[in-house]
Amino acid sequence: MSATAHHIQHALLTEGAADGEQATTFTANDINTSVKAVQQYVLDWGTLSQGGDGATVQIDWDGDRVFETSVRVSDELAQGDLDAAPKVSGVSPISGKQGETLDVMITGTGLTGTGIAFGDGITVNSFAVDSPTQITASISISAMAVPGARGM
Ligand SMILES: [Ca+2]
Repeated sequence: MSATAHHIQHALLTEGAADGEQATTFTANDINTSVKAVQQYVLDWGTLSQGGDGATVQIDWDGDRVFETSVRVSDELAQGDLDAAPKVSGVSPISGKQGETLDVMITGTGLTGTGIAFGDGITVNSFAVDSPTQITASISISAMAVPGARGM
């Protein structure tokens, strides 16, 4: 499932359980972003029920429908999880052509480079974490890539 909101004071989502089984829950408490920000939660109940990081929380800070922050957590989300999450503030160059391989510079905060992705049709060949505020990556854009905005 997914849901969007600007501020969550307390949310408790529960996946119904069969008789005799314990229900799986996901809790979010006092999560603040900005008025323009959109939060999206995608919950993998199967992973959550086994104690894994089955909740993917994405935040589009400026409302342009490109998510700058993506963090995976287990059954409880706190503000600290988001504060510590990598946040992308810029990608340069901002566009490329189909069939092109190019180097892009990603800037932001808390960048750890555990993994980066640009979405369908774009392959990340390699990347280097220059600092917590900068990553350079070599990417190839498939000739079949559908033109449009890409989240990370
Ligand atoms: Ca955005």
